[in-house]
Amino acid sequence: MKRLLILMAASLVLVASARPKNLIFIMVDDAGVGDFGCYGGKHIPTPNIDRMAKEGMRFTNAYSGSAVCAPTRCVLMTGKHPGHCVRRANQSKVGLLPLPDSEFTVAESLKAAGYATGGFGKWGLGNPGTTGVPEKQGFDLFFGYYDQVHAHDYYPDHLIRNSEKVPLPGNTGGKKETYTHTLIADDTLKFIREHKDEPFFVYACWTPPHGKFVIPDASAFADKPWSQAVKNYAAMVALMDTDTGRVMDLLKELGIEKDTLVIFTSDNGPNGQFVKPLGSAGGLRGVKRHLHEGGIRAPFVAWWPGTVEAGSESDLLCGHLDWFATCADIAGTKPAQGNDGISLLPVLTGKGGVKKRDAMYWEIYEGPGPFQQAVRMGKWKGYRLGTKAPMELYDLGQDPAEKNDLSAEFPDVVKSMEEVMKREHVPSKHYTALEGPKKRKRKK
Ligand SMILES: [Ca+2]
Repeated sequence: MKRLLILMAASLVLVASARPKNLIFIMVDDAGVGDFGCYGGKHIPTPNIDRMAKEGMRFTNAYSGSAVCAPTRCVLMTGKHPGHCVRRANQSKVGLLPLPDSEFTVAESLKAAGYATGGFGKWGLGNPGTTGVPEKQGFDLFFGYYDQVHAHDYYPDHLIRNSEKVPLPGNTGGKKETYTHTLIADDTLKFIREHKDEPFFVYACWTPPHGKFVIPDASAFADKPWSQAVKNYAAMVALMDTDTGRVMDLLKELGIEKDTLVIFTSDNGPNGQFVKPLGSAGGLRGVKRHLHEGGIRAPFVAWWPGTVEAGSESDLLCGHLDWFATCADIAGTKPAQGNDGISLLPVLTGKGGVKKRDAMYWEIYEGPGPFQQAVRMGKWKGYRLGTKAPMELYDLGQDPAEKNDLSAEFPDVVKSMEEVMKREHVPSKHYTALEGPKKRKRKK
């Protein structure tokens, strides 16, 4: 009833002004920035995402919320950076850490503003029975995987819809008849179709090319001199491209493409095994789990025909962290307290001043280290393996692959980086921030 009243009120406003804009966030899993043609990828055809960039805006300094699945999703949903968001690694001292009730998500914000909210793919912020389930965090509907390990399997015997098991009889007794992403993509499109007449938020957190590298058909890459896993991975990236194209085509078919902002991105950097054959890390240093650029630099393409200038580019320091603030700006709501994001709306529209940040901060409790911190300030990148560990400093303008440590030459910049790391890191009872090695590791 409350929802109906909000919608009625919203529709009265609609008479006088343009309809509230729809918001679609497509985030694939573990694809590297170098997997996509519009970011220099050469091995996997991605014509739809390339078209998206050609008709929209390509961000060249965009970052993932984190270097692995769960904290990235936490940053995206809460707009808080990994120095103080709840989930700062896939695991914690208490295992899987669900989002608590007290967290206010972008979906909750949009739902309160009268949006229909649907998520499709991998949630990873709370299993059934916890406070973190998507339907308690602002989603009317969530279909796919709640548990990250469950999401490794493309032929499980069930998926989950709003905490209820959805049996997949085609995958029982060793059968592999139902590739889950097909169902998830179809449901994503169905939701868009069903809600075309009201404002909607679609969170397409699709699982390929992550997990087991399996796909029903990788024949397009059969002739390539790659292992079967690499061929399958390439086919999974290509499938993400095809399905992103299906979303754009559906919006056009429904005549709502000018009322819809679509973002395409990936949740973190690629797995190491795809760097050599496919260039998945785009020539950057590091892979998934690393806070070097290869672990966190993200493809980030915005498509909004009639609003975002076709073929435009932005080098703004931004990323997943900014999704909540951007949605709030577009929907006329406010992000929660403690939000670190900036609205990308002025960049997207080319109207109004863009608020530039002085720094972006990450920390993660896994990967090499196993505690890492990183800061990006202008052209500079700082990286260290603990709160007392020596800072590595790179000039990404000259050295995008972080090969040449300039920390000895620029002590003032190092000092600023240390200050940002100290300022942004908030201790958590669920994670231990290590001091790290006191001495610099010798280069191998
Ligand atoms: Ca991931």
